Amino acid sequence: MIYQRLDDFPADFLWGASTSAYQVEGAWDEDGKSPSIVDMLDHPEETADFKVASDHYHRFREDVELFAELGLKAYRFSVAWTRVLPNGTGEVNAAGLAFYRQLIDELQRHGIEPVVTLYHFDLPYVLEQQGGWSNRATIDAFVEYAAVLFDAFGDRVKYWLTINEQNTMILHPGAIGMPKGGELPSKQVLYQQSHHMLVAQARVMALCHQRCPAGKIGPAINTTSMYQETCHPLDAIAAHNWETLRCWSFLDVAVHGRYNALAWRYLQDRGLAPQMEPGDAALLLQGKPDYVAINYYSTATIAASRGDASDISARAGDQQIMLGEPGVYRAAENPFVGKTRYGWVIDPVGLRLTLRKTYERYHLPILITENGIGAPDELQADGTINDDYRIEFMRRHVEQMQLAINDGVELMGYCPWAAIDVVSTHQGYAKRYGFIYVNRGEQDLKDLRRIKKRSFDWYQRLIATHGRQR
Ligand code: BGP
Repeated sequence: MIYQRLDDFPADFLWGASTSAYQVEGAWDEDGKSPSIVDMLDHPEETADFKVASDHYHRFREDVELFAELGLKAYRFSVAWTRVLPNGTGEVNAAGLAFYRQLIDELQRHGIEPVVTLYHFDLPYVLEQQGGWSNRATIDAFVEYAAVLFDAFGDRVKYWLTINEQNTMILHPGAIGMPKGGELPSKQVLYQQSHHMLVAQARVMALCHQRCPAGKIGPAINTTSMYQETCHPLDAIAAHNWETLRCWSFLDVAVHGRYNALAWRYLQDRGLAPQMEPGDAALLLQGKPDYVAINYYSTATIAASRGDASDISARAGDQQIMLGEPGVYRAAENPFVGKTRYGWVIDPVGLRLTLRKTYERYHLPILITENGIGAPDELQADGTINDDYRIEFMRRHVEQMQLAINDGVELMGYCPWAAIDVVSTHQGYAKRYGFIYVNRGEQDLKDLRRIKKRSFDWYQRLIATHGRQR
């Protein structure tokens, strides 16, 4: 603490909450929707799939009522590409657009600002069958899809997000689920896909500015700060290596329109550099985000690589659990932080640090589009859900946000994960995040009733007092 007093949250601060289409909507094949890649994953039998999810597609009015009661100023959700363009490109499905129009109407009727993610992991399967992001044609398809949304909702939606967690899709592809047959693409293929996503993102940001003059758009990356395990200079290099490759390299292209030098050398030296077509460099420069969105859950601790296979951790990795890479970094433990039961580091101070670094690097306003704690919340016999651990987690993170604001960070809002319980990316329904409990099990859909958790009351009070009563 270096201040005499703490500044208030800005008057127009977006107290919000997030979800994504495939994790909350259900109705996976209704009203003309086609399957996306997540609908076609090889799903472990014991965990929930995404077919019904939280049934938000059928219950969104009731859900928005609850969001309004919670006091949300913003709701971040994603549009399912497969509802709007079931063939990936071409014919627009009116019923798909109608769903999002009704959702936006309902939000705005309650004074809730929609924050719309264009693409959150759920590529149309029909495009995947044509090579997915490996195929350059997917760039045009994404631009076409974005244009449909900008034209339909550009007059009403101010905040847009391009691609959710491109870095998770490229660096931790297994975290989004395993394809049937269990084969993940090679690193070379993934980095080529990543390049196509970056070009698509730049074009879509430019298009947003053309078609939605009042619109603001930005990338949403899973960011984290990397600590070095000791003060050994090589630990510092390793931490910098991995922070650059995992986080900054993606945001640098999104914001500056050019590849990060260290990341490019890494790719070249390993034969992973993507093929760039003439004109790509100019296209990347066209994309100018208005703000940067970050999903923050954890920090990681990093040590110097030993240069051999022993760098690679034996434990299973996901988007928050680092695995190590020979010659680059080795994952280490941090004795000063806690962990969730899923092994994700709990580090509120790391959020302040991450916000500082992100702002220093880009000088753009920052929106936190995810932050939260996954836990197997339990419905008690008296009908309550006592998720005090979630309150404690968020209270400490909100405190650090306020400190970051005092540090000079331009923080636009806080949209924790999740507004309501959703299906986890790869750990089913028992891993819950919402302020609102959904009464279902992994397979047993029960009555899908909505029940306010204790954290609902806490967040409601926090919003009502503009962050003062934590
Ligand atoms: C982020 C994803 C979200 C969400 C969250 C929690 O990486 O953007 O879609 O699911 O992580 O992760 P999980 O569901 O794996 O616990």
